[in-house]
Amino acid sequence: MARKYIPEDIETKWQRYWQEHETFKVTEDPSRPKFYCLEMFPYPSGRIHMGHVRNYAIGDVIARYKIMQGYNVLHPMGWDAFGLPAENAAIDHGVHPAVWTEENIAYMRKQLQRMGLSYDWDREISTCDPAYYKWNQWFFIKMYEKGLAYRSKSDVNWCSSCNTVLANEQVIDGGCWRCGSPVVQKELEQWVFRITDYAEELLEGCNRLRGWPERVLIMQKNWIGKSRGVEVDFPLADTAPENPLSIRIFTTRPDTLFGATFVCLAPEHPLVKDLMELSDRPEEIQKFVDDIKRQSKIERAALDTEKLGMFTGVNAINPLTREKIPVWIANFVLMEYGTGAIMSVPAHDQRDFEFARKYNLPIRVVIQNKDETLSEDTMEEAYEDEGILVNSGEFTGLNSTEAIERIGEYIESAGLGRRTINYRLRDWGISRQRYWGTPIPMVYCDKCGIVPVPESGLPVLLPSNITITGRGGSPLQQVEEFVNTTCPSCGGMAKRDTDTMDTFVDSSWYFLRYVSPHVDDKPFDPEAVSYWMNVDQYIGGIEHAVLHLLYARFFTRVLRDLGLIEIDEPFESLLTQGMVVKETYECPHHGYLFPDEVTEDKLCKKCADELPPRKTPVIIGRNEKMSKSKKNVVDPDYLIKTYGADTVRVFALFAAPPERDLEWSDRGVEGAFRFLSRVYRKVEEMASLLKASTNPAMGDVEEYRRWQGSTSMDLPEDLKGLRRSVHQTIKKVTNDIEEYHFNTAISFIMELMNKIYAISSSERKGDRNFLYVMREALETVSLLISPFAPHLAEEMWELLGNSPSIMNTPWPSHSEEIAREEEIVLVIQVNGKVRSRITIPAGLPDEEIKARALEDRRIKEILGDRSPEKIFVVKKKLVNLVV
Ligand code: ANZ
Ligand code: ZN
Repeated sequence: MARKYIPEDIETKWQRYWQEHETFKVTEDPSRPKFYCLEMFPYPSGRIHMGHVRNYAIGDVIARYKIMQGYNVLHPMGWDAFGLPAENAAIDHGVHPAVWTEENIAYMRKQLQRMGLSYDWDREISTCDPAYYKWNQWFFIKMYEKGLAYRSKSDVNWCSSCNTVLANEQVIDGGCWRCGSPVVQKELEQWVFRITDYAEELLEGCNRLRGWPERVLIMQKNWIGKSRGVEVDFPLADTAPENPLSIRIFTTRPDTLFGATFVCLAPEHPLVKDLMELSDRPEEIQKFVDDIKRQSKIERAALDTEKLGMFTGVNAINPLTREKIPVWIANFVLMEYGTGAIMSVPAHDQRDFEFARKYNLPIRVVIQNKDETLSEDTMEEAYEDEGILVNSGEFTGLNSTEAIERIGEYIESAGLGRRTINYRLRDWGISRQRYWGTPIPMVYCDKCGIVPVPESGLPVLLPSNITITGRGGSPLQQVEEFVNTTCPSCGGMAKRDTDTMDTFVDSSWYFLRYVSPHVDDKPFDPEAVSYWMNVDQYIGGIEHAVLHLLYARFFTRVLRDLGLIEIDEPFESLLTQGMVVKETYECPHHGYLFPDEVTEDKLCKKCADELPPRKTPVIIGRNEKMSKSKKNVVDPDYLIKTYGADTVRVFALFAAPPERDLEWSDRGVEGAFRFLSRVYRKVEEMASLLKASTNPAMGDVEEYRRWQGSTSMDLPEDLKGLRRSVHQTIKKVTNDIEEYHFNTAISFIMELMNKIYAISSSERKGDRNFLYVMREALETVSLLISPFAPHLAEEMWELLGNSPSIMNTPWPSHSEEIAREEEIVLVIQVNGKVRSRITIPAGLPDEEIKARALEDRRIKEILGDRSPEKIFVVKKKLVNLVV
């Protein structure tokens, strides 16, 4: 009796085997090439979701494939365990964040283990472990000593729902990256990392990241936002000669200088106070400034925000035209960028144009468009492209590119300003007014000022006796035993910093901790770092394109400059996987519905249950990212229970290439299950035939292996064809895995399986050719499928009489000779007359032969627009078309 495919039995068996045999435990081994495969570690939110499943399945294919290729593969897993949700759970349910986090980790670890992932679990790390965050604190102090961490009072992005500061990178479309609430500005003193010191290097490094998606590199470059321009001084008109004031502006378009008809200052610009003194209506200005400060920076910078401005009453002088032009304050000018002041050229800058039209300020064209002549009176928008200079004194007639160069030189030589470079990148504020994070290891002493905690005082432990309310700033402020301390320098009474670090600090170096997770006298062992780093393949979501990935690149350089490592870039190659999406169901009365709240006819079950019952068709929505609120999530636990981990993995890998979005389909999952069952059934059915122990005709294994190593094709037709397919499949699957085309790799294995099924096995028990070819075919399927469906592969490998683990077996290689298609020449007849000849691969199916005959150029000419009534194929000889 054939055994059924019962994934649960097979999978738990092999998971236990891997664990007991420490199959995936690795140590440094200089005799073998290494491969570091890393997936972005998860936040322990409670359960894994399909996005995780996909991410880790992709990483696991790569890791297992590399292991079989003979690499020493580091494939670790851990937990990005600090963060806000733990704190929210404490507020909502009264559980301590540490308990909540530990429980989630325990549950999710089980889930990951149930997926059969090839992790070296001995290297598991958790960022909320003091043994880990101690090093965050240590790095912080080293950075402080080098001037890379400093204290700064500034306007910060504030999310009043999360009650915390957000870095610029964490503000998305004016909202909090986590909860979406609008972000406001608030003045706060906080710790900041000097990432801007590395702006140029981070930018330049992008050019060497060959293994990164172009899209991510572009996002990073834009984020760093380098622009070349000039700073120009616009002297104020009518100021006392003994106290000359001037406004320094930054522009990337010095070619438009003759068109500057007013100057705008940011409301925060220090000159605004001086100008108020000169002005006859300071109160009005003050009120305007206060109003604008209430607008968020993001809103102010957005192109479509309404332009707001106020005239200061003061004029400046355009240094090139010597004209008097008014000085305004404008909401869209930000203090953080350039010099916080701009020259406004309404004819050639859209924001200035809108501003000028609104406040009736002069517009002057100084760049002419070659195609249509611009005129101030009829322009409906600014002409922002380059062109030929007009009305620009001695520079008239130059094109913009030349003029940018020449005017820049002139400004410098005339002492009116200088050429400079600006970056959009801002320093990284890392203080968070939250509890569940790394305490900032700094002490404030009335006598000594700011004093770092000495190394012997690390880690500064996060106190556990705390009630979290979500209100009133940093929770650590309430813990007196924590706050009150002695000054490391004078021994007097002092207070600790009560903020914690942005959790992105934790994830900026975790990949270095994995290489030696148990060392406790340093953050990592330099020898292990030099063996394992860099990460050869990093895999994660595109949402980290600027945040985490930029911080990690920055941190790596900082650690290099602290003399701790010798690398610049941490991640050699990056793969950003697409989202897992699924259609949504919505009822006009009940909102989003779960799939089981919808009838087969797509009616709302809730409406049907009401009195009186209603028949309401549900609205079937587009495929959207799986989310709880849209009720379109699929629970991996349920799937694994129902179909097994191998099926879930194969589905996640087969349904789409890794970078693309994966559309959920129940049919797809069932298809993956049917495929694996089919594979299993065949091996099950053939196993006793293919082992010497159960079938003497198989002979001894040595002999079989010798045959396997030869290129013998002295076989009957059907077996020759199968053997050829086996070697062709090895070649195709290997190429596809190399290029991460896992979906097509799986479909090639499916095709091979069909060919195996097509071979008749009756009466062939004693036929050695048959037995050898079949065994080679099924062993090959086991090997090729093992990165995708590793449990099934191990089981098949064992059923075929091999000793485990399949992970100790090298990846198969193909023989070109066996894989080569045999070619034959076919005669093509029309009504019995020879008309043409074609060369085709032997063994092409009849349908394909007919199609090729019809495509032949000469046959096409003869047939014209007639189509043959009948086509006969005589195997290996001819095709006859009857017309
Ligand atoms: C005059 C001008 C004329 C400009 C023109 C543009 C086009 P990027 O390329 O992003 O660096 N700008 C400068 N500082 C600013 C600030 N603090 N807030 C708001 N805008 C500011 O942008 C540089 C351009 O942005 C500068 O060049 C300036 O406008 C504006 F036809 O100066 B330009
Ligand atoms: Zn002191």
